[in-house]
Amino acid sequence: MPLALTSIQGDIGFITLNHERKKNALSEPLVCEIISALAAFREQEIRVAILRAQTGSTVWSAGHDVTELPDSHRDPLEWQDPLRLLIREIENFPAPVIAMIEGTVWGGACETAFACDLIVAAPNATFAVTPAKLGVPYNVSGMVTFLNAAGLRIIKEMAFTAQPMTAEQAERLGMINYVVPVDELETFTVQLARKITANAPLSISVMKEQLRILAGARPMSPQGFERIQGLRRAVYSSDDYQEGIRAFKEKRKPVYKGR
Ligand code: YZS
Repeated sequence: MPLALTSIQGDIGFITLNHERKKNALSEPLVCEIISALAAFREQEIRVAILRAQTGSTVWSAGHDVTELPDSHRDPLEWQDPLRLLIREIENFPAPVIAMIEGTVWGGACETAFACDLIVAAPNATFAVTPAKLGVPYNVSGMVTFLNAAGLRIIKEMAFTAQPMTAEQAERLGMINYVVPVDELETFTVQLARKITANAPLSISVMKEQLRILAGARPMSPQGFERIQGLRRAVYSSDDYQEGIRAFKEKRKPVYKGR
């Protein structure tokens, strides 16, 4: 059974996350299927892609597949990590990608939603930034995705508490575009997509690329980057990181010691 289903309505393409049993955790196979779907959409000159879960989902995606994270001493979010590949594919897709969200969104899936160009959510959607729950040192470009999604203080609160934020609050803070009743979610999202497909695709594509480059243009010295990488290494080599992953697998609360 495919982990991601695709369909096309005119020049709008849908990718539906289809691994309900694992709460659409972004495993390597699922990410590969999403990336293949986006590649096919490129070939077919799809003008808007909509990334969604199955109707009625209570979890849009549980985030990175935690069972695929390395145990220790290896960067859990290195350049070729499936989540990193997925984020770059969405950002580099030459047409808008709309995240259509029903249900809860966790960790790397939250970054995935924020990497999409527009977000339309049902009232039951929530967004959680979870590295601190698992003891993960999030990577630098991932932090940029979060920084671009909300004000600094809001992102700090989300990252430090790891608590889910409601769709209503996310909309109020300008982090998502719309909250619409669940039974209108698809119709509304398609109408929004049609407003985009009515316009000039080359103009939209170049604006998306300009905004990607501008939004990612954060000055950082080589020394600053090396310092962050060193700090991150200390975290993914720590006992706490191992404890976070182990606790998830053992389905218990982690006990963190700060070392
Ligand atoms: O026991 P089985 O084999 O049926 O598997 C269970 C879960 O273990 C599995 N599953 C996952 N497997 C790998 N990675 C995941 N992220 C993941 N989430 C869930 O799916 C099966 C069904 O899950 P249940 O827990 O039984 O479902 P339910 O009781 O409905 O609860 C759904 C939620 C989503 C609330 C629950 O599964 C959950 O809390 N999942 C983890 C959410 C989370 O913290 N995600 C962040 C993952 N980390 C990242 O994305 C980044 C690396 S970071 O940590 O930096 O933010």
